[in-house]
Amino acid sequence: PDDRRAVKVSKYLSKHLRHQPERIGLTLDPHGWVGIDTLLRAAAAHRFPITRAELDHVVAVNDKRRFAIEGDRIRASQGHTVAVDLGLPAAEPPAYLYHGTVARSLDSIRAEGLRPMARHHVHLSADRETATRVGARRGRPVVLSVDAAAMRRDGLVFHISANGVWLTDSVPPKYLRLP
Ligand code: HQG
Repeated sequence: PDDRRAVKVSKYLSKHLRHQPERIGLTLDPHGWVGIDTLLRAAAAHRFPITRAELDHVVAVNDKRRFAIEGDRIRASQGHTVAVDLGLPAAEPPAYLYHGTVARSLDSIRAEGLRPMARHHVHLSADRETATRVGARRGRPVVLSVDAAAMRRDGLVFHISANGVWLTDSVPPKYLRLP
């Protein structure tokens, strides 16, 4: 299948598995899962038919592995704005993690640290390249370093999503190194 179609399906899945399941009459379970048959039926009923083969293709080739299939269920691996408990265990981060943002957010980040905004967690990357791509979604990227080792020493908790995104509740300013 062509790439543009896969991107379109991925965006459709993100929208309904992370943000607005009710838009197509879906209810996620408390951990964010929904039956694959239920999802495909709901999409078809809302004029966005997806075949099972297409779904499997998108899950397999998705650049960020955004979706996970387990048995006959699917969920987004991170990035939700609806209330779900992904049940991710706490994990030991590398000493430094990175966050990509843009210059216009820096004054506020300097004052209040990183906040999850509309999502459940602050999203951090293990490498600068990924953080640069995340920041570039909003303009010229600025990459901040996060002293994850110091946060751990102070008892703050990290999780890692199924697709390798580091998550934490917030990052107070003292753990940030801004350019
Ligand atoms: C900024 C994509 C002002 C923060 C990406 C960011 C990622 C503040 C924006 C994932 C702030 C929130 C998440 C503060 C944070 N004052 N601005 N105190 N604290 N911000 O989209 O990290 O494609 O919720 O810097 O690849 O950009 O969806 O977070 O600019 O992994 O799978 O507020 O989304 O993944 O934006 O991106 P977001 P994010 P997907």
